[in-house]
Amino acid sequence: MFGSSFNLRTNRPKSRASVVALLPLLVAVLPGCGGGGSNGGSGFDPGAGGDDGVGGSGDVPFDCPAGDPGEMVAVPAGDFMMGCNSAVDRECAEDETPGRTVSLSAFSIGKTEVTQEAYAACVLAGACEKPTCTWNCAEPGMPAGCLTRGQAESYCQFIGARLPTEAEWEKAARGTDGRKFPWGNQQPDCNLANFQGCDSRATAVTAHGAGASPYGLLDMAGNMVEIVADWYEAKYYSAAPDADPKGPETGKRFVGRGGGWQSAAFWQRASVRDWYDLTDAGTSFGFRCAQ
Ligand SMILES: [Ca+2]
Repeated sequence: MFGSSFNLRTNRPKSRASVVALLPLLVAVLPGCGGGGSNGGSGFDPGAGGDDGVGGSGDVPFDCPAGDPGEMVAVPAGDFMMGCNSAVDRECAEDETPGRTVSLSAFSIGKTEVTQEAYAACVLAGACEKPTCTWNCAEPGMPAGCLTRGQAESYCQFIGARLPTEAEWEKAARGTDGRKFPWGNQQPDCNLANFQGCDSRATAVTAHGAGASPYGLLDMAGNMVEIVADWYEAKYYSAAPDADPKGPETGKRFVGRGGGWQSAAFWQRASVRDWYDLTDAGTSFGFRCAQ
């Protein structure tokens, strides 16, 4: 659907598409959100990040009912291949290399993206800020968007959890066999994932069971780009520890994982890395928690 290809922040040599030019159109078609899906914070994974021009969270009405946080799935301790697997993937980007074996401690992670109802419980308890756009909560099970990383962290703390590390997210997305996508090496289609050219909006978090990861997680490709805990550093993999890596000590931009509903197939790969600013809060920018 969004075929234009140009860079806003051209610090990385990837082909990328942006929807900035189509922002007015997107605003018109997005249900319930005052902002539109502009480019991602990185300027190339469209729709995830900020630059939405939406008002502050104090400006928007919020009348969503509270729901439960949803299921957490256990991922056992052990090794997995992290980074691009050139044996099955011809689209490796420099920041996904070198691919290597990483060992993680056991953890649990949300089966789905955090829903609007789950986040609403935190807002209604006074522990979370309202999102930066108006949500349409008439349809249950929609993913929470228009949230900054800080807001996502607050929610995870509210349920006794935290944001996943980049390594945890990737293991949860692709399992231990080095596959390209959560479901295997087959290119995405609209049954497997909600990505560019499919629904043109976020879908309910249980809508794409066919694209589940080896651990049964949903939308690890597509729907919402997901906030993770690590700061972004393009060359981090060259120096990262092989056990429980947690990202650089400091940084200005953080990592987003998994493409969103506006992102092309390239961004749905399990190893792809993207970066965002702390103020980014786009309409296809969501998260899940881990513990
Ligand atoms: Ca996702």
